[in-house]
Amino acid sequence: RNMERDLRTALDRPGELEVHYQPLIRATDGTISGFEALLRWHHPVQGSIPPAAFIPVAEETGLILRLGAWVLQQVCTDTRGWLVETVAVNASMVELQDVHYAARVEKILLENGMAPHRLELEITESAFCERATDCEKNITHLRQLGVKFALDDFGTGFSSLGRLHSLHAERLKIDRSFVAGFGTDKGDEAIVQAIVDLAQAVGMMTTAEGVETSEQRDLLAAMGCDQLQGFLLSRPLPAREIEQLLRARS
Ligand code: G
Ligand code: G
Ligand code: MN
Ligand code: NA
Repeated sequence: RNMERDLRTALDRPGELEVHYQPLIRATDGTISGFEALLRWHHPVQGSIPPAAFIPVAEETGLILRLGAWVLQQVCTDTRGWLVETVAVNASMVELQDVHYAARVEKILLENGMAPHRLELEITESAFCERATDCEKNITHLRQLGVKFALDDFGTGFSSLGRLHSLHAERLKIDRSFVAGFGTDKGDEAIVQAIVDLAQAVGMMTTAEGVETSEQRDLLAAMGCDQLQGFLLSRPLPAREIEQLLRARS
């Protein structure tokens, strides 16, 4: 496929690839606790291609392993001087099922002097883990290093309470579709409150995704949600702009 070929080219000449960072905000005081790294691809002919279009191709072709390593390397370089608690990086289930994944992550962190506890891996359970043992070995290895885990897009797809328990993730990221229903759908408010209560009961932190209005922000804070993320607070921005933002705040 053309996209596969173009993605290989982008990986060999990575000027086309860029990592953007979206601030993660403490609900209690509005301060920045971290960032989520989001990959961007500026195709020389087609322009910007969204991850939803190329990540699945990268997963099918195995290129996701190189792409993920490239993102993590870039994150280590970009965030070196950023005084924040965590940098969240999306990890594909394809990466987690690769026998060498944890060792590769460990090597990149070590080579770049990035403390493992600063890294939070966001996992989306888009499908059942086919190679559950390899997956569990990677997670155990990474946990031992101090890497944290977040369950992304929680409440949609395949995430289940059973999986939640076995992953021992530190954080639940509440899918933005529930936040979008605030004000029009009482059911969505009840679901988010239930997720926050559930997370608190099992000692997990919560992040609400897709916060676009001050009403949503205030309601989520009142519900006891720990962390907020969304266009109201900031769009994902290039590293250079994040540095300006951090300087302005300090
Ligand atoms: O940035 P945007 O909202 O377009 O991202 C869409 C999806 O792409 C998100 O669900 C996000 O998890 C995924 N994504 C973005 N960057 C990465 C990445 O570096 N690795 C993986 N595996 N997924 C990513
Ligand atoms: O699935 P994941 O949570 O990794 O997806 C993150 C994606 O959500 C990013 O691509 C980012 O651009 C997008 N995003 C972040 N904030 C908002 C928001 O407030 N509204 C919407 N619609 N999308 C958002
Ligand atoms: Mn995510
Ligand atoms: Na995701």
